[in-house]
Amino acid sequence: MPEDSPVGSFVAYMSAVDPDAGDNGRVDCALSGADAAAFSLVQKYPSEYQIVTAAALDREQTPEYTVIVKCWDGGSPVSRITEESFRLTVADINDNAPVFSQQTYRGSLVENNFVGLSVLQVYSYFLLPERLVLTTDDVTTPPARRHQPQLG
Ligand SMILES: [Ca+2]
Ligand SMILES: [Ca+2]
Repeated sequence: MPEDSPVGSFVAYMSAVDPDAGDNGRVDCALSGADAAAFSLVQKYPSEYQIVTAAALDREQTPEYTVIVKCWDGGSPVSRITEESFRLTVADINDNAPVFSQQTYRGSLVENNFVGLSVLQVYSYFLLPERLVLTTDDVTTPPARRHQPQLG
């Protein structure tokens, strides 16, 4: 689902049934695991649930979640438990602008340079989950700013 999905967005529908009679077949479910806090389980009917987001998503922070649903019956003295997990991939939204590696760049050159001389290199980058993408641009002397020597 896209990373700009608002809190409370629908993720999945699930149901859990237990064929036993009475309390032995009564089912309760909850989310478990490291990513449980990012989601909520909303009970719709006795054995039917919706999984919704409980936190803002940020693909650059967490590109993927593993959601574990744990269900248990009301059997006594031993409750039977089943766990099921699914993976949720967060889709990218263009929510970051390129960033320069420095606030200020300084270059120096002697006068009477030829047009197109490289003065300095400017780096900007953006972050992807597993790598840093670096782009460079050469700042060169433009024709209009070229120093013209005064003759005579
Ligand atoms: Ca049972
Ligand atoms: Ca993004």
